[in-house]
Amino acid sequence: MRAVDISAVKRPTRRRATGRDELAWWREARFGLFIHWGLYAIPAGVWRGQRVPYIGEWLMFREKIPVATYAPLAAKFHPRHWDAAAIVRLAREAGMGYLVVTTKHHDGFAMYRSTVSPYNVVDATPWHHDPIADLARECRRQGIRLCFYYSQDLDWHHPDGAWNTWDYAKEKKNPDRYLREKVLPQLTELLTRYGPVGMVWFDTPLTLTRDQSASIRRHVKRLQPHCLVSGRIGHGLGDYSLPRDNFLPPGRLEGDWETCATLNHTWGFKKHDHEWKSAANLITTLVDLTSKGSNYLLNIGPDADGRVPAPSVQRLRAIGAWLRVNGTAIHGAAPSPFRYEFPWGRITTKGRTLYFHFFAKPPRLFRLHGLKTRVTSVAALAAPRKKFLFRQTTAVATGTPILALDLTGLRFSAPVTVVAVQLAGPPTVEALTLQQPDRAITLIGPLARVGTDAKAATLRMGGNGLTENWRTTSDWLQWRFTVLQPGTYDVTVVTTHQHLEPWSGGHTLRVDCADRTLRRKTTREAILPGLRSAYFPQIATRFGRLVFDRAGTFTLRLQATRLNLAKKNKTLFSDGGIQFSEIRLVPSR
Ligand code: FHN
Repeated sequence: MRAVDISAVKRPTRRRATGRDELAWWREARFGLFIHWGLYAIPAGVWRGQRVPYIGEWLMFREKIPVATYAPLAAKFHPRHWDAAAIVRLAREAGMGYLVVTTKHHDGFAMYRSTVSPYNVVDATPWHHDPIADLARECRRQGIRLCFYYSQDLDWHHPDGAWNTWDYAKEKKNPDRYLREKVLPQLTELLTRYGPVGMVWFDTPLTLTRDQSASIRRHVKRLQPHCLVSGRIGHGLGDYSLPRDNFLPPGRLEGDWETCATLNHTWGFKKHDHEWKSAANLITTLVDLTSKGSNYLLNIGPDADGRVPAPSVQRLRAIGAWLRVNGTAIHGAAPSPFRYEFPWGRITTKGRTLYFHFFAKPPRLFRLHGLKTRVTSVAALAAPRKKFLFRQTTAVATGTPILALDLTGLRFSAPVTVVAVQLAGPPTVEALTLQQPDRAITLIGPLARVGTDAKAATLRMGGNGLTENWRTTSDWLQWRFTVLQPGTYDVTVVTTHQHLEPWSGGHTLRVDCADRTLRRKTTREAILPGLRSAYFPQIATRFGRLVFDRAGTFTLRLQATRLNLAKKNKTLFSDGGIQFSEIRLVPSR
């Protein structure tokens, strides 16, 4: 079978109005700890002496291990180094506000004391101990919200659970019986025995009907009305949305989102996965996601002895050290008022304060285009007493507001230095994409107008900021944007794909702008550097040049003239069409 990433939510969550703001604590936290721990930590990615590719907790599925062979792993589970207090302390030290632990993953094994099924950590292991009870106690004691991961659809142990077809014939499966016999009663246990639960983090809604997802949601809310339900309950019925695993959106997202991500490449412990992301990468990612309106749920996978891998501990502590200085720009922060990213860093907001997060030492005279609100003072978060000079002017040709900061004496501290910009009122900015001082212009999908030459467009912008269902040559994307510096610009179209799935390329696209038409086939000319490319390679195709003969507002339209809709590009989660990310306009040399 082709490796697929099974993290997609087919439909983004619709926000519903409730009397009280159930998401307030979750928005305040912005950063949470994910814990994947289960029997899969014993083989740790190795089966019958062979390294098994893909994520560790999928080993049973990858190797099609019969239940009769996999279940006896439980007899070996006796984690001598399990220390719930230390793990919760680690989450606190990292500056996290909540913790989501796997109570039952796809292998069907309950990591808590369950009377519904003897296949659980207390009854089936020599340890006879409930680690979820430990975590519940420690979360209460240390002030971290306790949340439960629960695999509501895939279950490779229960005969009626989804996707174990090597032990149990698909035709004989009765999914309703699985829900009735296992999912709902186990949720009752989880939501009645451990005190208040912040959220049930459901996952991989691959076979559930809308009614089934709805009945699970109702069940949770009946037992704990304030408990949140993750977007992966399916059918848009969650309290917030999730993009795919490790996905970083091209621009600001609308609504409430959470990206869950790994520290190396696996969720459940794998002894051979040593590709740890650097602390700088993780801090930058936290900033990036906060600026785009997404929480960051970052995973650890304890080993079979209960130990958290040392590289995970080091990295979480490094993030915590950064947050102790800069946390006010993250915790409870709202996204950037600008919907696109900047090459120099990101912006987060709190009330009348904008936080400029610099990813490298900024020039002494730093400029930003498009902020309309009056600035009242500017200081670094790390040294708030020193105030920097600033000036606000207007570009004559376009009326664009320009903010200039004199950052003389700013001490840059890697990886991200934060400068707080106080405003006289709530931030307002130019709505159109604007050329910034680096002179590049990036047109992202979420800022495009979707149009069509036919009656109705089938193309739409997915909630995650990538295009969906681009299946006809009648549909197009169109932007209006402001150029400040006339000149010749190189045009690059960037498309993407989940790195384990096929890239849908070879489409002929046409760019119309400034009295020119450029036409090219999307080919893989380069992968753009940057955080986003790690799991979703940003594939660049050069489209030629445009000339802007004046400063002002222009329109650019992108349309396909020939689509290459190959069947092989369709996966469980991709319709096989173009996953458009952005167009970059960069001054020609
Ligand atoms: O299949 C699971 C995977 O094992 C892991 O739990 C991740 C975490 O988001 N969720 C599913 C894949 O997206």
